[in-house]
Formats: sequence, C-alpha cells, structure tokens
Amino acid sequence: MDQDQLKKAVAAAAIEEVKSAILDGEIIGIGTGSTANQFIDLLAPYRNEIKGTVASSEASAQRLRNHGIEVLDLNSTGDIAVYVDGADESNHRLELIKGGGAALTREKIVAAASARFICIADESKLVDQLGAFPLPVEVIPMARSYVARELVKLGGNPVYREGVVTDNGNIILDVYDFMIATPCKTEERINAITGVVTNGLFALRPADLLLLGTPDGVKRLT
Ligand code: ABF
Repeated sequence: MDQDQLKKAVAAAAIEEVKSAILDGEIIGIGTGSTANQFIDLLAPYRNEIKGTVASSEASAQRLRNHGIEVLDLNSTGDIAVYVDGADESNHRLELIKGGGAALTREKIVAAASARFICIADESKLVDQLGAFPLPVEVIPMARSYVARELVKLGGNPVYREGVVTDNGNIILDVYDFMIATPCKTEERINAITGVVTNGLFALRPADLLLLGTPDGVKRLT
C-alpha cells in the first residue's frame, strides 16, 4: 500500500470511530492536511446525518462546505464530542508535532475543546522521540526576530517559513535540530515566550487514540 492508501485506510477507520457520535447528533471537530482531507471526503455520504462540524482551518471549512456539510462557529457549539486530525509526528505516548500545514493554532483550540481527540496518520509519522520534523511555532509578525532569538537560546535553529501567513494573520517559524526529550516541558517553555501564539507540540493535550496506517492494517494505539 502506498502512503495515500494508508491515509485512506486510517480515514475510513476514523469514520467507524465517529459514526455513533454522528448518529447521536454530536458536533464533530475536523482537522487539516491530506489525511484529514481523506476523512472529510468520507464524511460526505453522512451530510444529512451530521448536525454540524467545527473546522481547524479555512481550507477544511471550504472542503466541508463543498460536500454540503454544515460548518459551525466554535463559539456557538460549546464543547465538542470528538476531533479527528492528522499529525506530522507522534511518539508512543501520543504526544504530537503538528503544524506542517500552518493550521496549528485552530487545531490546538479545537483539540482543547474536544472530549476525544483521534489522530489519524500513516506509519511514517510514528517516532520514538519527537523533533526530527521541524517544530512549527506560530508567532505575531512583529515578534519574529525576538522569538527566533529566544528559540535559539532553547537550543533550536528557527527558520522563517517564507510566504506563509496563517488563517489568523501570523507567521510561522520552523524550529530545526530540536530533539525533544521532554515534550510537555518544552511545550510550556515555548508557550512562555512573549510573541508566541501557539507551538506545534500537542503534549499537554495529546491525542486519545492514534489510528496508524500500516501495510498490515490499521493499528489502534492509546
Ligand atoms: C495537520 O495534519 C497538521 O498539523 C499536520 O501538519 C498535518 C499532517 O498532514 P498530512 O496528513 O497531510 O500528513 O493537522
């Protein structure tokens, strides 16, 4: 199976995980990225059963609307039953690096507001230690250089993601050479840097279930 087929397989497994929530009229949180897009496309046949969704990016919101699926404002939905999203890396404690798609802030908000976070990924995303993937950090534009200097002090090598403005009007620094031995502590330390909006470590609020696509089938990690 190629990577696309693995992504489709985990998306299909996620549909099975959320079917009862859909039929119970729950609001579904929707992630961003190519794996999340597979999930969105598989939701289409349920458009009339789905009470509503909350999207983690304008791109996902548009894709949902194109399928005739209702997209709601988180301010009007209250807490969400289940959130389905991809990741760039996951360790075995389901602590994640996210943000390769520059949607990390809204992804983290929706994950925080969700009772259950299901991560869907192909097996290439499972690592022993987070950090081979450069850690995305969303930053207020005027603070870019200051935050970059502070990230260097933490041992990282921040690189400005040229030409990218997030849905929230901010910029992204991708932090290279950052082997992350203590994800929760690192997440807290980066959060404390003035000018940082969000960092792509989802460790303080990890996934609750990882559906991992492998050639031997979809594995469930909790
Ligand atoms: C999104 O999923 C991003 O946080 C992350 O970068 C992306 C993974 O993308 P893909 O599913 O295309 O590998 O949530």
